[in-house]
Amino acid sequence: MASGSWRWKVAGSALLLACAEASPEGLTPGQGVDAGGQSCQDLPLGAAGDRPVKAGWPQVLGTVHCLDYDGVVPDTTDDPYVVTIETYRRHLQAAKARGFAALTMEKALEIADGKAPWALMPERPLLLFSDVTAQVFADHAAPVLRELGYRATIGLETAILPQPWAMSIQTLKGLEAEGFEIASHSHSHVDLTALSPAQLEVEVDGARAILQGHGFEAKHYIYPLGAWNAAVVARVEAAGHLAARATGSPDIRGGGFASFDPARRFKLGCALPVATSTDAEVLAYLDDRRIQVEDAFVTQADGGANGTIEPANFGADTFRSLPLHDAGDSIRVRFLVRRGGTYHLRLRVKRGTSAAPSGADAGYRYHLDGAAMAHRPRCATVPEPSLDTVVWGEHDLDATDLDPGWHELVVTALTDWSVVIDWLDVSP
Ligand SMILES: [Ca+2]
Ligand SMILES: [Ca+2]
Repeated sequence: MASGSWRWKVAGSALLLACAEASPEGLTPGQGVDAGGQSCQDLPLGAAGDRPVKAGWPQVLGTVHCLDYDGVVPDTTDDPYVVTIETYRRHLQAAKARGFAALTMEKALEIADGKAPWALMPERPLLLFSDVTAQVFADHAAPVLRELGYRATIGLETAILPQPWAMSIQTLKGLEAEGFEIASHSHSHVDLTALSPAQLEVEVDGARAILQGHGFEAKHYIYPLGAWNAAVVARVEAAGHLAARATGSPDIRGGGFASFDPARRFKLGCALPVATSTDAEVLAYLDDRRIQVEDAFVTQADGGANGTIEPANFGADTFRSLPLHDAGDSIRVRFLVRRGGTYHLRLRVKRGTSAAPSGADAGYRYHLDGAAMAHRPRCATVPEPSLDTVVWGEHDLDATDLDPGWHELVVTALTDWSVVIDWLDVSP
């Protein structure tokens, strides 16, 4: 996984809210009033659903929800990455109740790339994965998916295939015929970023050749441990894969979303529910309609000596964001508007430090589809206690009419060490 070079850390989860603009008297921590006079609640780090979900939110498709399960078993085990059937069913029933339609990576990308009609893209697409080669998938996970009318992409480790406890080729062919996708999950599930070029070829090209020898196309790759770097991506692409998937963090609290931006095809994110994940965390993830910029960005310009643009983690993976360290650093985020109309764009950003709570506001420049957009700040939240007190808040862009189709927001840093973006919200 690309490791952050960011030096700021959030030491605690308690928050103190400070409204720098239009701030009335008598505010207590956790409450405020934003510039529009609306109640401005504290934004919990990493948690979703800070505002009620508007009925119209599926009108915009930004980052795509994705759930990956490492294992589903009948009873509890000591494996922290395995969940029980009951948990699995409960999570996916919650997704179904929210209107999510699950589809494989293959189907989703076919639609995203115009090889299948957009009308086939669900209002709320959910990419589902299982990184399990063992028969336990066919015995326990697949029946739950059939109950719900869901299909998943199965990541296979080819070194396991000869084992008596692995799914047989016949079983896998049957799943494929049902609409499950067979993808490569390496040969022996090692950290690809630690391998020599020759070893990497075994884990990438070699695994694909084995799957193809069994008659599977193996179009897509799933990084073991979610770990990748530039050399790994280059090898996975050179081996003929069309896309690859990572994870957001070691558990679902770190989020993890996929993106249909073609430039992110080998960096698809995904969330990972594990044994310790609570239902509340899974529901918060499912209800997060915002575009998590760290999972959607594409670098436009990255110069300077302060650091390269890559996601940063806060507080034990509960909260991920994207710092642009150098003046001139620039990223884009694409989103699809399905129905034309007037939309409001809002971003959660770093607004300054405790010493200068709105000092970073002037460091941001926004362009929407090439046109400069003014921004207005909203409430700020101050992580507290903290070694380096970053003040978070929001920027509202002017309401704008958007036609159906893809749109692109570009964020550029005008000053050093000022710009950090958490998420983008696009709402009617
Ligand atoms: Ca830079
Ligand atoms: Ca984020």
